[in-house]
Amino acid sequence: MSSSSAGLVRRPGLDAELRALGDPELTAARVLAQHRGYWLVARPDDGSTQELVQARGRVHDVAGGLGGPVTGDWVALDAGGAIAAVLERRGAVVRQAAGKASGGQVLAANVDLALVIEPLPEPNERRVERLVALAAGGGVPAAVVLSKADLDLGADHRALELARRVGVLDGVALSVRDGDGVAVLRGLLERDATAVLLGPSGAGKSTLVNTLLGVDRQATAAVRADGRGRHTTVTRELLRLPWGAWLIDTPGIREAGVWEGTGDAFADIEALAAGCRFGDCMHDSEPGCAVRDAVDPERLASWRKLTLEQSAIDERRRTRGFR
Ligand SMILES: Nc1nc2c(ncn2[C@@H]2O[C@H](COP(=O)(O)OP(=O)(O)O)[C@@H](O)[C@H]2O)c(=O)[nH]1
Ligand SMILES: [Mg+2]
Ligand SMILES: [Zn+2]
Repeated sequence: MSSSSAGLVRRPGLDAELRALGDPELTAARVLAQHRGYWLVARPDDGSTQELVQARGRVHDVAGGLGGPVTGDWVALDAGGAIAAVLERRGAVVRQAAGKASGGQVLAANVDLALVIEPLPEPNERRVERLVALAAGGGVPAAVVLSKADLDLGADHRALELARRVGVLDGVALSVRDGDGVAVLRGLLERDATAVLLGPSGAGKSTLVNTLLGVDRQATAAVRADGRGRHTTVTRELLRLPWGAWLIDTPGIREAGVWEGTGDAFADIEALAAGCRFGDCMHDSEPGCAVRDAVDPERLASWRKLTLEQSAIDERRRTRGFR
C-alpha cells in the first residue's frame, strides 16, 4: 500500500512498555484496521510499510479482555510477526456491545479527541450527549461537529450552543460543499494526535475524511429517501492526514450503550448535586434538590437515563462476571 502511515511516531514510553513484557524480540506496531482474524498494522519510524498480521494464541488473552486488538491499539509483535500483546490503552471509546449477553466493545483505542458528529439541519442532541458521555467514560475529551452546514443558516451559532449545552469546549459547524468550517476542524486535529469520528451513518463522516485527506479514499453514500444513512463504511480505519494528524473513520453507530460510566460528561449536574439534600438524589421529586430547577429537563433526563443504564451494567458485571 501507499505511504499513508509514513510518520507514525512512537508514543512516549513505548520502549519501556515493550521491555516490561520481557521478550527482547518484541517490536511495536499500531493497528490501522481490524478484519476478521487479522489486523493491518504499521511500524513507527518506518516509512511506508503496512503489514497484515495475525494474533498469537487467543486474542482475548492477548488483549487482556474486551475482545481482541482494535483500531488504534499499540501492539507488540513477536519475532514471527504476530501480535503477542496489546499495550495499555490510553483513552478508549468503549460501548456496550450489541446483543444482550455481550460485554464491552472497544470502538477505538488511544484516542486523544472524539469528534461527535451530527448532520444539520436536525442534529440529535441526545445522541450527541450519549456519545460525548461514552468518550468521557474512556477518558477521551470530545468536540461537537455539526456537518452539512450548508443546510442551515445559523449553523455556527447552533454548533457553539449545542457544545455549551452538553458541556464540551469546541463546537464546529462545517460543510464540505462550500468548505465552511473545515479549516476550524483542521485546527483541532493536531500532528501526531489521534481523533475518532463518532456519529450516525449518513452524517458525512467519510465525506469529511476524504476532504481532510484531499483524496477520495473512503466510500460515501447518499442518504436514503427515508432519511436514514446507509452503512457504507464497514470497518474502523486509522488514517494519517497530510499534516501528520491521525483520524479514525467509523461505521455509523446505531447503538451506543455506556460501559465505563460517563466520566466528566455531566460535570455541570454533578457540581450542582453537591447542594442536594440526599447524597443519592436522582433530581426527580426528592425534597431539597439543587439540580432539578437549574438544569435543562432534557439534559437531566439524559443524565438519569445514562446513569441508570450504567448501574444496570455494573450490576450485570457483578453478577455475571463480565469485564
Ligand atoms: N449538503 C451536504 N451534504 C453532505 C455534506 N457532507 C456529506 N454530505 C452527504 O451526506 C451523505 C452521506 O455521507 P457519508 O460521508 O457517506 O456519511 P457517513 O455515513 O457518515 O460516512 C452523502 O450523500 C454526502 O454527499 C455536506 O457538507 N453538505
Ligand atoms: Mg462512512
Ligand atoms: Zn437533586
